Amino acid sequence: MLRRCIVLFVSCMGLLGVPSLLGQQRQSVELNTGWEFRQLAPDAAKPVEWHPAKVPGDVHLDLLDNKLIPDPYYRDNEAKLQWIENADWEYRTTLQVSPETLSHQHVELVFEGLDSAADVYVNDQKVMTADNAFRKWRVDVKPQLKAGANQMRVVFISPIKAAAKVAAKDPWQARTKTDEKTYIRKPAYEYGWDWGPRFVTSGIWRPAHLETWDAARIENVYIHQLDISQPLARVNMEADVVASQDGPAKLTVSYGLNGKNKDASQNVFLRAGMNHLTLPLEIDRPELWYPAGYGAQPIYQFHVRIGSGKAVADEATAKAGLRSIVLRRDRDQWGRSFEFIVNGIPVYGKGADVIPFDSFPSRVTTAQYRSVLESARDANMNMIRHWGGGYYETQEFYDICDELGIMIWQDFMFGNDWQPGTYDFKQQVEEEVRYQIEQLRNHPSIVLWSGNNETELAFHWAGRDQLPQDVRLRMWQDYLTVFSGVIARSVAELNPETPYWPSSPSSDYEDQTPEYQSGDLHEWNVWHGRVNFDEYETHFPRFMTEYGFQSFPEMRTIEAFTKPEDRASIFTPVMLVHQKNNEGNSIIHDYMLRYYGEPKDFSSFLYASQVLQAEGIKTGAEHLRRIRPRNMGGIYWQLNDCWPVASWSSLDYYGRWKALQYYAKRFYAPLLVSPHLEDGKLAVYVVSDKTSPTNAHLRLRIMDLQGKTLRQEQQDLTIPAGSSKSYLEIPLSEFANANGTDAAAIFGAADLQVDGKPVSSNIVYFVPTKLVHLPQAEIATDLTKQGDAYVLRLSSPALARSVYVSFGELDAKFSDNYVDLLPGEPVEIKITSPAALDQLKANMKITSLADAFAPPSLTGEAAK
Ligand code: BMA
Repeated sequence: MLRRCIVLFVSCMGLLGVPSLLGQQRQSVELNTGWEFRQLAPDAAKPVEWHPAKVPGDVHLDLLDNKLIPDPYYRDNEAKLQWIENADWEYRTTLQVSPETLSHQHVELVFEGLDSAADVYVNDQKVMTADNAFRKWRVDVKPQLKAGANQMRVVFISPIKAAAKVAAKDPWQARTKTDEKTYIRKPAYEYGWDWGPRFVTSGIWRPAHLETWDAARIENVYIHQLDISQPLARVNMEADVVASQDGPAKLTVSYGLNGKNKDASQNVFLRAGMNHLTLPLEIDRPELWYPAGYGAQPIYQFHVRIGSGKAVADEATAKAGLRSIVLRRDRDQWGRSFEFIVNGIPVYGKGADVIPFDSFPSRVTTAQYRSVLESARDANMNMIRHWGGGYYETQEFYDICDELGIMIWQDFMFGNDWQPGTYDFKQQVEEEVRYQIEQLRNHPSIVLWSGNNETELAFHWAGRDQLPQDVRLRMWQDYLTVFSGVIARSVAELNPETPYWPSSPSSDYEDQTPEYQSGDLHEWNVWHGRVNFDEYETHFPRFMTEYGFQSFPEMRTIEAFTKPEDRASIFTPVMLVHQKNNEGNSIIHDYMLRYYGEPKDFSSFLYASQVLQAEGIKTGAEHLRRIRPRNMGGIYWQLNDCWPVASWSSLDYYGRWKALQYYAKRFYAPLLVSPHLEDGKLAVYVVSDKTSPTNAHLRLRIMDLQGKTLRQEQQDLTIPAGSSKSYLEIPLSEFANANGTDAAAIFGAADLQVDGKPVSSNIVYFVPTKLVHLPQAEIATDLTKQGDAYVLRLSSPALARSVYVSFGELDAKFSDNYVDLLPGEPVEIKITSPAALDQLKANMKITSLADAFAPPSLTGEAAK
């Protein structure tokens, strides 16, 4: 049925009698129906059965949809599915082509993504070989097509075999020991990562379509931002136009905001082949795009046409937010700064690293993108780093970041592995990065291009330091040629207004010392080095792009991939399958004992692991913000998950907020009060990311765990824009273990108010957490319906830490959670949920830190 309509649509265009001055306008038809797939039988004599397939998609999802494999994420199924990567697969569909279609000068097959070693056949004639999942593949198939039914086949060679074949051709591979898998360009995380499973897949993972055009088609439109300022924006609308033959044409652009458009045009003379056309534009008093928290995110539309007279050969629309972006790297007393200046404003970058949203990218939905990115925005993040071991995301992803004002540190897709140095590889990379820059450069959210993830560091990993000098020389030369050569040049040519950084982390090859810091840092002594959280405070990076600690997702997420027996402990075989960091569960357990003790049961462990993670990252994030402007950015590892797993994420695979996401909302607040023990005193810092001074009221109370205030300090402040400063300092000797006060029985509560409203509050303890005499919690709750939402009022007669509200299987969104309850000071949480009040009440569960550990012994132990 649908195939017929594909025919119909193409042919009726002819009938409509569109004038063919320059022939007909470019047409494109999605090729996403009627596909089938099968394993390419090793023995052609025993062909395997065809099954329905989805495009875009991949072979794992097609096997799953046809119930030929079990759910890859469930329990330990991953191991049972490894055979798939070693098989060859073929896809086919029938193209009904009308004579009208064949009347066009060009009839092209376009694949936006083939993962990854594939041969394409039309009527059994090979028309194309693809070998890079990150490129768009276009081929004119008019010579192979005939009117009527045409067979199209795509054959995917096992990526394992394909990569080995390419690697074998590299005379240096044996000496550089470069991993075979890097020889074909493919999402690296498919081979497994320390948070992700191994599913090395194949498939038509991005849309495919058949395109017809005649005289000209628009390949790409670039809104080249030459000079952007409040009074005037000077941009070039640059269009790459492919023409079939020489001839005059007219380039027009209609551009503006919210439909208020202006037009501009230019007569041009097209040459057969690629034409780079430029139309300079000036926009008076432009509405500038700002990161979240600094202004609005207006997106201009640029509607471009190429044609002549009334005939339009092709048209395209580009969207762009007008903004100037500078990566300021000035020498200063701490080394060389690393700060993003957006529209002249130094912006403190705060957020998390983003990994792929699923092990099978083609099934990621818009709703998933929006949920995760809105969660980032709602947690006061203004920046994400799009990590280099996955894949370049869809336009949708970047559109949502543009809309929400989330800046992107965009890695090119090279993750950790050392990369080949062959000339073919360099050319492959050039094609890939040029294509990716061209299709992503108009997004205002992309504020930096970065060469790779940790490949510069990797030069010293895996025994490479022991390789012979000549081999190391060759390897470093190849590295520089690609990451400070090919890619740097491509960015400078195709998107000069957006900064480029060779690698994350890097200092752009500048020598560093503890006193002289330059570039970005990945700090992994905490977690991988198993050192205490306060290690973070010994680092003074100019910009932090990775640091992290793991936790388990909540019970509902664990139940999605386990049976009850798998939840006997965190060390059951299935729980260990869903922990990809070597000894990860032991590391969490080790820190748990170090900071809190042994949780009383499995679900308490899940909860406590999240609090532990959140408290750990809080230590790092607040330190980084307190040392502003020495540090101008903190990005923690990681925001999201690609499957249900124990990992460093703050949002689990289903987008559910872990404790860390709620903590992030607090430690990334534009105004942060951050009490800190240093040099024998309690110093209360206030950090502001605001762009104007703020009048505020600061209060510090030293209280006992039952709420008696032992000391109170307060003052009115004017907090300068973009600043961090300590405003209150009290020697510990004046109150901790002084006058018979037991430091383990008191805490400090700092809060900041603006116009009488609380904007930030924070707690500090004077002994290690484990030693605080945390009383058993008696938390009172009052859940009421207010309008379309609910309000939960929580209160406790004594200090209750990290109070977690949950409703079992019921979905609910919380304005806050994992909150500290000060004695006698109720907290209200706004809740939205499709469930009814009585359902929520019946399923409500309140957990606090004291509950997670066996009461008596804990108290006993603390006393010791
Ligand atoms: C860094 C990241 C990731 C990894 C993380 C945790 O290396 O770049 O590769 O998942 O640490 O180990």
